[in-house]
Amino acid sequence: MPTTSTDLIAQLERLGGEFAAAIAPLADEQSIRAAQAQYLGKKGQVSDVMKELGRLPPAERPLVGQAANKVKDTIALAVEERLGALAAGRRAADLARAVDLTLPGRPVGGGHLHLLTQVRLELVEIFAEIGFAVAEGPQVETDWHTFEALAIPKDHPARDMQDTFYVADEIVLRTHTSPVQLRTRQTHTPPRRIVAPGVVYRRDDDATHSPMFTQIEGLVVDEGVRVSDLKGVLLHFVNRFYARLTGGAGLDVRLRPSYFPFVEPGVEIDMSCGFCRGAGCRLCKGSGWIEIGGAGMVDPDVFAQVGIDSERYTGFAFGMGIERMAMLRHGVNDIKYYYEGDLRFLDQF
Ligand code: FA5
Repeated sequence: MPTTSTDLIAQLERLGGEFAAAIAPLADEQSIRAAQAQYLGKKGQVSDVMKELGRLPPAERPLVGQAANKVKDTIALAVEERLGALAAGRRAADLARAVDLTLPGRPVGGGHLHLLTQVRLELVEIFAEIGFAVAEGPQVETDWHTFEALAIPKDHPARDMQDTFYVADEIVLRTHTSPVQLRTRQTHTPPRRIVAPGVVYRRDDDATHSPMFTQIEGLVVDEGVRVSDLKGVLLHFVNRFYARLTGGAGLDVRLRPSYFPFVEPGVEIDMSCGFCRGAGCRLCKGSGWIEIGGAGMVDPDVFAQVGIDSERYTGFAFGMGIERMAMLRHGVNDIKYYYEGDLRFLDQF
C-alpha cells in the first residue's frame, strides 16, 4: 500500500504521545537524554518516519514537515518538564531531611590584619598620643622629591646607599618616606607634627633587607624645636612600642652621629637592647644597643627649598623601618616571612 501523508502524520503524533510515557519512569538526566536521542537523533524514530517523505507527492510534504516540527517541540517540552520535576524532587528531599536547629554552628575561620598592618596602626596610635597627625605621599615619586630637594643631587654618593628603581627618567619608586616631609612642608605651614607610614622600594635583598618594605617617617616643625625634643619623642615611642617585650622596664635611646644629606646634625637612632637589658646578647651583637633608624635636625637649605623661614622655624625628622621594629618585638628572624603569605606564620599574630 502506498504511504500517505495522513499515515505519516499519524505516526508522528503517536511518537509524540508515547514519548512522555516513555521517560516517566526515568530518574536521571543521562537516561532521559538517551531516550530523547532515540526519538530525535539521526537514527531515531522520528527520522525513520521522515525518510518516507520522499515518496509523497511534493504538495503534501509541507504538512508532514509541520507535524514533525510539532513532535520535536512536544518532545523537548516533555524533557524539560521531566528534568524540572526531578530537580524539584531533589530539593524537596533536601528540605525534608531532618535539621537539628539546636546544634551549635561550625566555626568559620576568620581572617585578621597582617602583622605589618597591625604594627603600622599601633605606631600611628603611639605618635597620635603626642599630637602627631598622619600624612601620606605617592609611592611613585619624582626624583626631585626623593633626592634633589633633600640635598641629594645626581652625583651624590648617598644615592648609592639607596639603590633605586627607576620608572622613567625623572620618576622613581620612592626609596624612603622622606619625600612626604617635603610634600607636607609644601602644603602645610608650620607648626606641624606628622608621621608618614608607607611602602618604599630599594634594590636590596637578604634576611634583613627586602626590595619592598615599610618605613615610618616623622617630622616636627615649630619654633624652638631642639635635638632634645627629638630624643624625647623617640624615648616615648620605644618605651610604648616595646613595653610588652620588656614588661615595662625602661628602654634608653642613644643618638649616634651619622650622615643624611637633608639633616644637620644627622644621627643614627639606637635603642638599648630589650632582650638583654643592655648586657650584650646575640641580637645586639654584644653591644647592648640596637639600631632602629635615622634622624636629625632638618637642614636649613631643605627648608629653603619649600619656602620655610629657617630663622624662625627649626625641626627634626626621623625615619625607621617597620619590618625591623616588628622583627625585634616578635622575634621574626627573616624579613621574607612577612611577604610569603604562609598562614602558619601569619596566624601567630
Ligand atoms: C633613611 O631611609 C632615611 N630617610 C631616614 C631618615 C629620615 C634620616 C629622616 C634622617 C631624617 P636608612 O636608609 O638608614 O635611612 O633607612 C631607615 C631604616 O629603614 C633602616 O634603619 C632600616 O630599619 C630600614 N631599612 C632600610 N633598608 C631596608 C630594606 N631593604 N629592608 C627592610 N628595611 C630596611
